[in-house]
Amino acid sequence: MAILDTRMECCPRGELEQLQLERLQPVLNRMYKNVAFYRSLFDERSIVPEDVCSMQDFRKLPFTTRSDLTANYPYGMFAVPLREVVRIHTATDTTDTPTVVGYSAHDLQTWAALVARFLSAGGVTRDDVIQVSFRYGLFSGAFGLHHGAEQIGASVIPASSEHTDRQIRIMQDYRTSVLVATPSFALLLADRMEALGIDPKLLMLKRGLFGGEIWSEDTRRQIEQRLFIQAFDNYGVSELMGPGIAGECSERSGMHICEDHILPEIIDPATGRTLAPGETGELVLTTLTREAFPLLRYRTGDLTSLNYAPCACGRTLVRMSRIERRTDDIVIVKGINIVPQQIEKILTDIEGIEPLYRVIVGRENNRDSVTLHVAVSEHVFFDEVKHHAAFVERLRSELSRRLGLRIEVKLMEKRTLDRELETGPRVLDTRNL
Ligand code: DLL
Repeated sequence: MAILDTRMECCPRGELEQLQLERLQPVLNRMYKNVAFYRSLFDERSIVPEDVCSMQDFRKLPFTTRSDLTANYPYGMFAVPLREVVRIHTATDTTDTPTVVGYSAHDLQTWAALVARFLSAGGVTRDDVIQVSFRYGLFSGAFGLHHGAEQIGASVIPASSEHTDRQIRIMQDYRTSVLVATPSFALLLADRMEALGIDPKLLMLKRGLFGGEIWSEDTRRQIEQRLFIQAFDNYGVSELMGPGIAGECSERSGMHICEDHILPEIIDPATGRTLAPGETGELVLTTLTREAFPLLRYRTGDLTSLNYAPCACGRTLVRMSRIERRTDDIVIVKGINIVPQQIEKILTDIEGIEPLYRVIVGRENNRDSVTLHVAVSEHVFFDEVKHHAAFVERLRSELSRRLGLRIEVKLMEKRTLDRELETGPRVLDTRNL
């Protein structure tokens, strides 16, 4: 039986907005009292949490950014003592200083309930066998989905990052009915099944809940046609908790945001001005119930719009549209967020390299690849073939080691790369997602 928390998910908007304001006060107080970073933000503006009595007051509060989190690495943003933190995850980005996110016991319960919500909205029930094909580890994705699925009572298979053949074998033998993964991994599985001559119609697979990276309606169609399933989109951000922020219902026309726990806003990324419903801008999120890691007006860097119209499913929770791009040049490859500044940092550590580079992301046979065009000094570029190859290899292994992702390297003359950068962006994503 699907779980629908009608009290919250179908709450009349007036009541919901009242609840949000009521929840805001204690969270602002907790930030002010327990997080030095927030206390000084408030003090600099001579604001105390009690001054925030309406949404208009709230919108005057400052934003929190990813760099604020890294500046307070590792525990500076925690609002409870470490002894009350029962889980620690980090964001998937490739920076040397990751964002460290703590969860209290209560935060974990909320997280599981919110994941259960969107799984349920996507039709998952206790009769399902659900294969979680996200990597278990510091990354929050797999754990969030795992506990949410358990809360529904589904049979959970923590397939993690097993290679495609093992994943397919698990699907066949354990009669998986729901796949949870990135959309690109679903396409890889479809390719592999085709290569192995496995007919997906003979599997028990009925639906897939996909998220963690940008994908399109076209990709949805491909996945559905090739795996014979219904595919649902869900959205999450590690800093906010991971998956569980929003997910599609049976209508599949936008992802319902769990507004009773997370307050969404859309702003103009250039000016910070709040935009009207329906306008596309940067999604900004505030946690309303997080104990260990509350965030105030966190800039996600994701471009979307909000639709407050009632949904045919009966939920009143606002729907966010599919994310089509980001405001920054972070690219997500195989669920890993690549921050170009980090590539730059690695390059500056290596002798013989100009601080000039270009990142090209491509997709061939549904496999994503990252190639780095790097400008090298003349003596490296015109060096003997064997030295040239050794240099490429050294660079490739250093980048792969520090980014946790395979990166191809192409050495270039400075003026050629200069020309490329004059006409094209630093990060070129050719995947047509
Ligand atoms: O990707 C959390 C997650 C795990 C969500 C599993 C869904 C399923 P991060 O690694 O911090 O967290 O990456 C967050 O991924 O800011 C978006 O740019 C992108 N993203 C996440 N979900 C979607 C989606 C997890 N459904 C970043 N569509 C976000 C488009 C998405 N982009």
